[in-house]
Amino acid sequence: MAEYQNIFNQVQIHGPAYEGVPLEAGPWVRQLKPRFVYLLGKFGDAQVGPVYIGWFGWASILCGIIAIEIIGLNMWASVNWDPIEFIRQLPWLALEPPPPQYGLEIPPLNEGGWWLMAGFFLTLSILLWWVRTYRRARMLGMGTHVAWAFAAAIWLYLVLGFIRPILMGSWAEAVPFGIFPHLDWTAAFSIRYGNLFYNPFHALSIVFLYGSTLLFAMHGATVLATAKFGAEREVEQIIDRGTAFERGGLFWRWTMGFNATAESIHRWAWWFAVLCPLAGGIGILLTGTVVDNWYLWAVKHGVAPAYPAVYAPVTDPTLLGGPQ
Ligand code: 07D
Ligand code: 07D
Repeated sequence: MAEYQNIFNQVQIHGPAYEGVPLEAGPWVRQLKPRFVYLLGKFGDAQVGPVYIGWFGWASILCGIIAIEIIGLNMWASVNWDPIEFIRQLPWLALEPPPPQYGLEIPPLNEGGWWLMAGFFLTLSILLWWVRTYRRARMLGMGTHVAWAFAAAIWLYLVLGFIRPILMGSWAEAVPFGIFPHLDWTAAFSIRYGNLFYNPFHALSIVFLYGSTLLFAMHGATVLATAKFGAEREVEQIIDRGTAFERGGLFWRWTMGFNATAESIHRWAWWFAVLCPLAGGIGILLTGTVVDNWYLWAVKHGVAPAYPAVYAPVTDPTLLGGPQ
């Protein structure tokens, strides 16, 4: 069976369905009788269920549904409740934040009020889901690494839609809901602040983003390549001779002279993933609050060359008094 492993197939082995450790006494039980689904076993574990939803789970799902409902109905209203147009134009539809004249006030529903409400429920839903990842890990006697990694993503999300708009004094600074509209916002943000490529925290965030994919590829590939020696039993194999992980370590030492260990590679992976939105959030927080134009900032600090003297000096366009 082990010899049958290659790059493409996944071996499906399972014992009897397992419910997990007993649950503490409380109003909730685990739902969904465990079942085995062959097709799901192609991607992950064939056993589906049980699932523990609990107070935080239900509250999160409820808030998530309210947020999606508000976003969806607003988008649908924007095409005059035409179901065909709603589906056809969905990627381009938006629920926009309030216009700048409202600052941080609560605007009328049709001028960003719905956006504020949807944002409130989406944020509540995400935070409640975070509590759930923390509490379920604790219940299992696990560390809370997943929860803290999720918190790093939530940090960037909160910077984009909540913390930075508050510092700038306007909800109009925040991201709209919508598939292409949020990309337009991203591009416009970069241009408005003088090209985000010159923001060093954007660069760092990219390093960690690319680094995460590289590390994930190296680690995933190494474990799969040594699976026939039992590589999934990772940690105790760091020191055992002849094991999958000793071979994996040898492979990297032979190819590049140095290797991570079965434990440290997961710390590398965790930090790279977490630092991507963490550094990104710092970069976004500084934009418009501390630095108004990253290109001019880079010229000032000798990172980017100034335009040659044949042109008039570059001024921050936002200081020219035109429409902002
Ligand atoms: C694969 C895990 C599963 C998650 C998925 C996303 C929704 C939205 C909403 C119909 C890797 C689920 C999507 C719930 C449905 C409506 C109205 C994660 C995986 C499959 N973006 N972004 C996407 C979000 C920001 C940017 C796709 C969310 C910033 C660029 C998807 C947020 C900026 C590109 C999406 C968020 C930014 C995308 C695929 C929140 C700067 C793309 C995401 C809450 C960081 C790509 C059309 C994915 C694309 C894309 C969702 C924030 C830039 C719709 C939920 C404001 C440049 N973003 N994004 O696979 O194809 O993530 O866009 O902050 O090119 Mg985005
Ligand atoms: C968005 C964290 C929030 C998500 C959460 C998830 C749900 C869904 C779903 C049940 C992703 C909530 C989930 C609600 C539930 C289901 C199914 C994480 C998020 C909490 N950039 N750029 C980045 C590159 C340019 C711009 C980061 C590359 C241009 C802006 C990343 C390039 C301009 C922002 C990155 C490039 C520009 C970014 C995002 C190349 C546009 C940000 C990291 C090669 C013209 C964000 C500091 C991340 C940031 C960001 C990559 C180019 C604008 C590393 C590779 C110059 C405005 N860019 N970018 O983890 O942090 O996102 O910047 O050109 O805000 Mg960029």
